[in-house]
Amino acid sequence: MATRKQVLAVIMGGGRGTRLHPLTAERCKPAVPLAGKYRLVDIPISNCINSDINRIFLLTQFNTASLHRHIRETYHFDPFGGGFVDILSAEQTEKSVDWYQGTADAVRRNLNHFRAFDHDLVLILSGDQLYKMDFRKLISAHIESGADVTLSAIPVPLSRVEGLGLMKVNDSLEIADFAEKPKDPAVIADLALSPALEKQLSAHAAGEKHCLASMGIYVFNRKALAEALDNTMADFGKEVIPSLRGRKKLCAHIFEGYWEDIGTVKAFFEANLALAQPLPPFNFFDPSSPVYTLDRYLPPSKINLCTVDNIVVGDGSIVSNGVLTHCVFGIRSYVADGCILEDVVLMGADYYETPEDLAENKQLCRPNLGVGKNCTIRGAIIDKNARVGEGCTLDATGKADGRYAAGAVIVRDGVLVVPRGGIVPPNTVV
Ligand code: ADQ
Ligand code: ADP
Repeated sequence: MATRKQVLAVIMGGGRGTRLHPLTAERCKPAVPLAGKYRLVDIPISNCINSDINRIFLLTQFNTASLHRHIRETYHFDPFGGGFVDILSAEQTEKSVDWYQGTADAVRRNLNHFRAFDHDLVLILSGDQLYKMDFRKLISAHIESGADVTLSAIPVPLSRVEGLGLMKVNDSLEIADFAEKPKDPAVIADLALSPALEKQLSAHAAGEKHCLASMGIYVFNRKALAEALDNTMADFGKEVIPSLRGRKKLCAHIFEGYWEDIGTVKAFFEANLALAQPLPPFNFFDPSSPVYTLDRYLPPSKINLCTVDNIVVGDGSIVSNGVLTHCVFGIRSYVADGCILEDVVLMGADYYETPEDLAENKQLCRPNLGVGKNCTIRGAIIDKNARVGEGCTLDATGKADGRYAAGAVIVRDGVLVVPRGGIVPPNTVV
């Protein structure tokens, strides 16, 4: 097994984040809050740390203060171990102020930073996926197979392969063919797993045929990466990986656990709400692989006289006299009396309002932070620091995508979103 000194991890922090808009309107994708108290970036970083990989680069398009603060305040490494999480943003490069043109371009433009560190392998990860993986297994498989590049691959039923890169492998998992997001059913059928490999899957019993999909997680030998990027190709999935067929040894490593790409508003909403189920598919409670985040020293939450069912509540929250079903509340959430909330991701707040703030709100007729009295909300994401006035009814059911309530509310992918810091006036009905 490779020692940790030999591996550098590179997390793709996100392009423009357009598919997550408006959640990414004021922050970069890695900083988007997840599951009440984490941020998206905590998932790949925690997977690295739990796999003894502690030299991590995070490539992002924006250099937001909040991402910097989060990384700086959260990830402290033992000074003798050489660990770090380093943010490399497109705007910081000396040669150009352009956006990264794609994932491969982002890595290419930072190869000079990586060179300064002793390494044999580069582990490339996506920044917007919810999964737990022990990368040591992936790296061991990479070394044992003698591959130049190993792709982490997940079996996906043929009916659900849309938007994924698919690969055809031989029985020793060498990649013979790769198609980025194919649409043609004949091409997809042709990429289906062989019956021999299909039988080895734990999902085999489910009946439907599977394809092996790329998880956007790659292990590259150092030299193979430099050679693969010695051109102007912008993307790994679209260009670099297909270009390596026949030139380099490409292998797949099969992962059969829970894995969710949460790059869209809908996927983000569903992945968060899934955590409120009695037995969520992603286990934040597993002591063997903790998910790390900023420790904020907030007080325990207070729930007063509520009817609750399947609720996750972040620290420092106060909720009173409500009927709450299937919701995820983030840190410092405040829900006033008499609210009915169902399928709601309420991200909470960055701060508490002081008595002076509350007096000022009253004077300005501005709702307080959080959700005001007697609101009914269904199918919504209420982003951080939002203010929903008293008596509002916000319901995503049957709503077409677009802006509502003079832009205070946005429906995207059928999910109603109140943007970060947004104000929804009292008695708004959407
Ligand atoms: P996508 O996720 O569609 O497919 P891509 O848009 O390249 O591919 O994004 C991969 C990761 O890189 C994401 O985390 C994204 O946010 C980030 N990213 C994108 N552009 C970036 C940029 N310019 N700078 C920094 N980060 C950027 C990929 C593969 C498929 C595979 C799926 C699995 O191409 O083959 O099936 O991932 O989700
Ligand atoms: P956390 O993740 O702990 O919520 P962040 O670091 O993301 O914290 O953000 C805290 C942010 O909240 C900081 O930018 C801070 O300046 C801001 N903040 C703190 N108090 C207030 C306030 N009274 N009004 C507006 N912003 C505030």
